[in-house]
Amino acid sequence: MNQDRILITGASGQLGTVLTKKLQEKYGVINVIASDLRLDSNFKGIFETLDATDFDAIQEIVSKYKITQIYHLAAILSANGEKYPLNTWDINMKTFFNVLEISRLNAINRVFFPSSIAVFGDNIDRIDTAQYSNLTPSTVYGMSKVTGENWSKYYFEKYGLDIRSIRYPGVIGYQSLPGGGTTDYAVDIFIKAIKNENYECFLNSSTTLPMIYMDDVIRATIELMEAPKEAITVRTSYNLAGMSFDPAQLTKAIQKIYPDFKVSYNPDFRQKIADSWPMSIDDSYARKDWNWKPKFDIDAMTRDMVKNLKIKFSDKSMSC
Ligand code: VAH
Repeated sequence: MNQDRILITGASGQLGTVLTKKLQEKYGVINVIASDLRLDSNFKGIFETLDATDFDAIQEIVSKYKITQIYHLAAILSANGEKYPLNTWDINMKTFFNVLEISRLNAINRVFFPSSIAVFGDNIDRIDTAQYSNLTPSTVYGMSKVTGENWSKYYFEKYGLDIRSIRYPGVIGYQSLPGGGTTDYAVDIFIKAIKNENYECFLNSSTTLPMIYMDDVIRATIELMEAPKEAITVRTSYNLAGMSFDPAQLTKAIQKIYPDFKVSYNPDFRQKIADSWPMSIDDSYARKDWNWKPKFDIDAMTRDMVKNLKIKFSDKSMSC
């Protein structure tokens, strides 16, 4: 059978909802199996309720649908992950090892594992952080991603499992509400602007972080997964850059559309996490190996976010 059949874990999440649609367009709705703990009410396609900590449950789905590719998106993100550290480690690692082993045992021909700029911590150049930098993350989420990167490389070298990964910057999109990330101010702020409300930012105004627009994230993910195997020289995870900005710069970009929009600043525990991350990323390996190039800058992203959020709010389907 030459038709790829794709399983996505965490398909109801911020990234999963968008990636699932894109993969359905590419491979056909009947060849994409979305899975998560809970079904997103707007979802259309094949959905399986799945707790990815359950090895047998994943195996059952892989056998039932003769899965050939797995996108493993299920994980607890940085900020939420700090509330119950040991639980975050258990969930993020158990689900990851389940996917690794099932992929090995079922000869899955390609696996995607999202890493994050959260793998970086102390003792790095925070400007243009290099692909091969010190990895001493300050969050359990970041530690789980570093561990995942090393196990990915191990399974590639020991078993030949073609698992590929990207260190996502902060992902910004209008399609669904974010879930517990430190960079999520950059989504919340747009929802307040659309509602003509002021926004209280949980990071200070000068906190520069690497960010990327959802359209670029999806394109990068698919471009990496479609790259010829021999082009992939990084088997931990690729640095990826979209743009870098701080809350004050994002506020200015929004004020070009909403001149009266106001933001106040009240940093919380997420400030310390953000201060441990890079301010900008060197993604030269992604550019060299599989021709990565971002398309969205802060103004193009802002225009697209506002345009689409206005549509979502006008049809009143978005519960915010
Ligand atoms: C988070 N949005 O904030 C995620 C991402 C780089 C940040 O990993 O946890």
